[in-house]
Amino acid sequence: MASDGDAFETITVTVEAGVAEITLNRPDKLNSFNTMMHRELRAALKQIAGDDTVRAVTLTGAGRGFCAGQDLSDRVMSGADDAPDLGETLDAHYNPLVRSLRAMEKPVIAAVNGVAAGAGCNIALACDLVLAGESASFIQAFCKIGLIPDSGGTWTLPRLVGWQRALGMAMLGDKISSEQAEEWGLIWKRLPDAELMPEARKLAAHLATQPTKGLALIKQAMNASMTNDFADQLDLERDLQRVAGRTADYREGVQAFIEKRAARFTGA
Ligand code: LHQ
Repeated sequence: MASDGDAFETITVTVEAGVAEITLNRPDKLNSFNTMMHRELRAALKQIAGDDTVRAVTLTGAGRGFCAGQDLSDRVMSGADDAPDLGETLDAHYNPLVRSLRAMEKPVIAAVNGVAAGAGCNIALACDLVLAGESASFIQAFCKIGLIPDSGGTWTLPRLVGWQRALGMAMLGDKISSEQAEEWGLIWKRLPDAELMPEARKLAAHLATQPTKGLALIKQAMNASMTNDFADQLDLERDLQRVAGRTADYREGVQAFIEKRAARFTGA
């Protein structure tokens, strides 16, 4: 995939040394989603998913925010009779987006550089590892406008932070600081703002040198564990370990261990 930050209007995408970095780029609107940003992000993720040379992905936001969810200026209703079908918006845009993040067969890091509100929060939480700058915050803003957490929020939140905190976040819509988010296990790690992108890049660069197929299988197993019972999960681990054991990277990992050298994983 070409490294070209100029091909899109509402996002930028760069590819370097096996890492794709996507930046949501509507900073004057706190990177909230309009239809074009959905289309462009979908196209970028599709390209990245199909490119075996890309072995890790980072998603971040331009300016002072990560993403404020849906662009509400697109959603102003003209009269009392307007009854929009928001389910259609979810079917067309948000659900395919979070599905593609969960299904991506490579690690996806969210580098949350500022406020992550509404769908913006849940899109970050749909990534595999969430890093946040200390000035970042997480808001389930939906309840303030009469909506429910979408983009997987009602599924992800109770699993990440437990029932009470999930309901508190969803029903009150309070701003959760990055400190609180780290303490609750909503995110992987909180970093000083100036270190967020350097650390996210370091982490992505590391992941891009790891056994990509194995990481994808880990992700698949973890995803399935959310709905499987223990017996089914053991069966799935057996099946996926069988696949992992047939990768070149497993062979290389064992060989490198025996030879007491660093492994050179190719992602195959
Ligand atoms: C925005 C937005 C925004 C447009 C800031 N839209 N301009 C799915 C299905 C279909 C429809 C509905 O939605 C969904 C999913 C959802 O995501 S629903 C939830 C939508 N998001 C929200 O309700 C969050 C709205 N934003 C806010 O509450 C605040 O902006 C937060 C708390 C995120 C940040 O507050 P501040 O740091 O005080 O910034 P600000 O409010 O001053 O915003 C800066 C600018 O960004 C401002 O524009 P302006 O021209 O006045 O400088 C805002 O209007 C604009 N902006 N969010 N979602």
